[in-house]
Amino acid sequence: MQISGAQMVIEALIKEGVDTVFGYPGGAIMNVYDEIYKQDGFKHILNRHEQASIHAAEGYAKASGKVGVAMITSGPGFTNAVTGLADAYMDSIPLVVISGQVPMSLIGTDGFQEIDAIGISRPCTKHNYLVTDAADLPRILKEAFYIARTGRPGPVHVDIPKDITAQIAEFDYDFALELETYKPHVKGNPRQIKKAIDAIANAKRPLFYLGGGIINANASDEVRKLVQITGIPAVETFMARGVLSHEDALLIGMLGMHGSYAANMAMSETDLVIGLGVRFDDRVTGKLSEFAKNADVIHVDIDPASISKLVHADYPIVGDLKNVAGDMLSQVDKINSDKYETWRDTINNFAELHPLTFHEDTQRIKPQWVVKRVGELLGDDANISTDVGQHQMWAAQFYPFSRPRQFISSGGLGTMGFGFPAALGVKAASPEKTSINFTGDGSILMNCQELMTAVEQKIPVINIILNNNYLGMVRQWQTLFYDKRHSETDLSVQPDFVKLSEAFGGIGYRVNTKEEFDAALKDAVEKNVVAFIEVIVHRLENVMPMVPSGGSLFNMMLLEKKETK
Ligand SMILES: Cc1ncc(C[n+]2csc(CCOP(=O)(O)OP(=O)(O)O)c2C)c(N)n1
Ligand SMILES: [Mg+2]
Repeated sequence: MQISGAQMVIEALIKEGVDTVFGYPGGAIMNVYDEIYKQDGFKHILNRHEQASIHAAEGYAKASGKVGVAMITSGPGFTNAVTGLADAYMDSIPLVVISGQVPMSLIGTDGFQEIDAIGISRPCTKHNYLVTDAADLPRILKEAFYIARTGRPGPVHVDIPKDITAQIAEFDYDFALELETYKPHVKGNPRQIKKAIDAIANAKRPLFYLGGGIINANASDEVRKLVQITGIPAVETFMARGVLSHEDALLIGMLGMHGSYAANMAMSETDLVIGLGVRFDDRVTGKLSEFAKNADVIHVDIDPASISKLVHADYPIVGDLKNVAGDMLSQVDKINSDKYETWRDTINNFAELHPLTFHEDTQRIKPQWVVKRVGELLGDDANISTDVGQHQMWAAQFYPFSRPRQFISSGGLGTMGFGFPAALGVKAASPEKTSINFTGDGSILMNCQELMTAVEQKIPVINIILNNNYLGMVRQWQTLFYDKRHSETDLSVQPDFVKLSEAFGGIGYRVNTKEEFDAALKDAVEKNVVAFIEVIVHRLENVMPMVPSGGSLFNMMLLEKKETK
């Protein structure tokens, strides 16, 4: 059929099964918004900032496992979205982001709201397109969705000049894609898998190092079985929280800069790292030359470029983890789980020596308590998003995650302002669960305009603001490494968070005691509207353990044995 470029966008989204689009209109994308007005194939959610639209699409994608979609205008609309694109790229989140561009005749003229969008998005997207003929749109959109969700997932940006959205051309979406140079390798090499299994069977102290790629590949069931049958202990990265249940006795905990003592020591003592869907990020490895020094490395990943990029892989396996873990499962009878009993005991001793814990305080609520308490009260019934800072690390350390896609946070880019809009997307994707965003007094102000989106769309996200009157994580580094010179991190001057929420039509609570917190959370869940729960927490609490930047994983600063404050 002959339709306009703008109509093609709508048709393609519907054919791709998209049910929710996050976005913000403007001049260059108006033809597409005119078609959005006329259709009822999907819901459009109007955020109040383009950055929030991308983060909402990320939250939606992470919670649902589907491709998230966002729509924005040219110039400032696009530049506002760049942080979100970079965030999605770092965390391998599948997105299709469609932006308007000035008409073809104005490109390169410094036209009104013109910016070289694909020039800017190139280093922070998996792939991008500038559409120069409406006849190309069906193919480009189909490729965009395919590239976003396959292989190592990531954001794909499609920039469409305004005249192209008005141009009439033939639309046909029922064709097979032919991508000569893009063929993700999904099946692991059987010889390599066999070698890896033999290495595991011969190892004395093997360790599963589980990463976010497992969640992207929907391979958590297979990985849970692998861990259970082999009896091999496992550590999770920040991005892999929920791959194993907190109840799994073989889960040692999170490793890395703020990982548990036992997890970091296990990684330092293992003789065989079994890395699944990981990328050896510096926040995980610490000083590379001393990372897992005595170990051979099995590295399974869908992205060949990430293998042996930072740590040499003795057993490289390129493939989709669902397949590879499945293939490994079919050979695990070679592995005798009893063999690792001494190793498990060693690790349990590490955990007993320095358990992941915190000291209570008689004066003020400790932020860690809040996270644990939400876990006790809501547990599996909640999806947990976070902003960035200390509260984020406490959420990752202390929430009892029980399933993949329960924890949604900005890992690679560490984007303050991510949490609230992401939690909106999570709630849109997963309305049956309570959507909690753990945030800080700094971060929440970076996208608090989303209160309006939440109120208008009736998306009841509960934002728990762990208010320490500081840019706490930066303050922590200043305390520890800059001789307590707290340069520009004191947030004593603050808005009234309760009134802020109320000004938009949400509800707000200020909480000083544990009893007040329980009552506020219960009330917010019952009222089922967007909420701010501001918890006044201990100001000078530090996230521990901590591997100082660039230090070795086994050299951790630890929680002081006795509270001195
Ligand atoms: C957009 C952005 N700007 C700056 C930073 C650097 N940064 C990391 S954590 C942090 C402090 C966050 O403060 P808050 O939200 O109050 O969380 P807290 O650490 O106090 O829990 C800052 C400024 C960042 N990660 N993102
Ligand atoms: Mg703070």
